[in-house]
Amino acid sequence: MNKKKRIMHVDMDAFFASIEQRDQPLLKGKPVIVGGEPGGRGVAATCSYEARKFGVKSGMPIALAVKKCPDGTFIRTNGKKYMYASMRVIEILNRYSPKVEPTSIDEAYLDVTGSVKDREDERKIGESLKREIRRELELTCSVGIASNRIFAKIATNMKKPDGLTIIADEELEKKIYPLPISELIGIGKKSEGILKNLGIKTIGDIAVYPENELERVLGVNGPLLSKLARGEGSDRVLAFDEEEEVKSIGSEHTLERDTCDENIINMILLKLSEKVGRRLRESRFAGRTVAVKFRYSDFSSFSKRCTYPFFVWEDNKIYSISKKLFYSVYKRTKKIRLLGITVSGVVKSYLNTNNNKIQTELFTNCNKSGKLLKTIDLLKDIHGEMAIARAAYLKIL
Ligand code: TTP
Ligand code: MG
Repeated sequence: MNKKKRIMHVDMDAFFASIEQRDQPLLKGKPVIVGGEPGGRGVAATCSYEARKFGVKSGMPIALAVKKCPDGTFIRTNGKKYMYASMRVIEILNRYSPKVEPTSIDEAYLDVTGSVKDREDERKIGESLKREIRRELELTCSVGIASNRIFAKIATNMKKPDGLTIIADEELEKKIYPLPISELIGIGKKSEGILKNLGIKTIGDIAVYPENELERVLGVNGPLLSKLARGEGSDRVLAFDEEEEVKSIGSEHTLERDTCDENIINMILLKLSEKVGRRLRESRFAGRTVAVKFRYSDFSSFSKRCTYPFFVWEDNKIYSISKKLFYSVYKRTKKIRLLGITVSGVVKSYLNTNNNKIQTELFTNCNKSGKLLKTIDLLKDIHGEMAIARAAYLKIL
């Protein structure tokens, strides 16, 4: 029989706000709201725990946040800075397990089964990891450890900020089963209502409810929920390279006529960059490795890739990197028949998926070109991929 796993979940505390407090020490201990300016129409991405006392929350319109917390400090999001901090966190987590799976910008799962033999070890590993994050990044995080991802995440949320909660399987009935079903990831308001009508209120109620009955009222979600409540099927953590295999996004183009015209080549690289950039943003991914491949008329193929210390998702960035990579290998005047760009080392670094609006905000607030990108993506969403194109394409395509 397989050994029971031990899964650790790590979630940074008030992530964007804590980074701002760290970088502006006068803000420590004060209400800080990140995500927009007073008077603006944006929403709060997050806020410090001091601001939460006033009732400010993630996703709240800034105007309302100002009402609730007029003396708070409001700071615009600085995506690049948070992304960098996120990478530094992942670097530290990598010291603790070969299997680390980041699931959002400030959250990751680690399979620590191989490093711990008892609860005492788990406490030690949790404390050590927290200490290193605090010492090296001056940030705090909360940690949960349990035999699967769902319960580990629930454990993290039990004590925040700066918590460490370990749940042994023997304690599930006492600590997990009495919790309300809303704690279970993936449960919507509608299902919650249906379950309440059946008298199901807690995770334990679901865990013992007949699976086929749940299927009858909730469809395919019923058995899924049942498994979640029992913590089944959620103990696999994908290591970075396992992820990469699945999560690389690329596009290639075979030219109608082989060419060595650099204007045309650049234009195709640009078009491919836009395509890849858009697909990355659609799936809320960003990657650190960019690869360009190409094929000459004689069918000989070449590729060049580079991994960067930052994540890319913007068309222009992908384009400038791809161009650099391409021309570092391309033998000028030789004709090309195919070009391709792939972004890999991709992580779902943009927050949880339950609020698209706020997620795209992170993309768009990073720099000026972000606003334009957002508009272009939106136009394409509504009117199709050909709705808007760079004037330069008209000459060629
Ligand atoms: P969370 O981990 O959900 O929130 P948090 O780290 O700010 O606070 P907590 O201590 O409760 O974990 O999200 C991580 C970051 O993602 C957060 O700092 C800002 C960003 N974010 C958004 O931009 N929009 C959102 O709706 C949410 C929930 C988070
Ligand atoms: Mg967090």
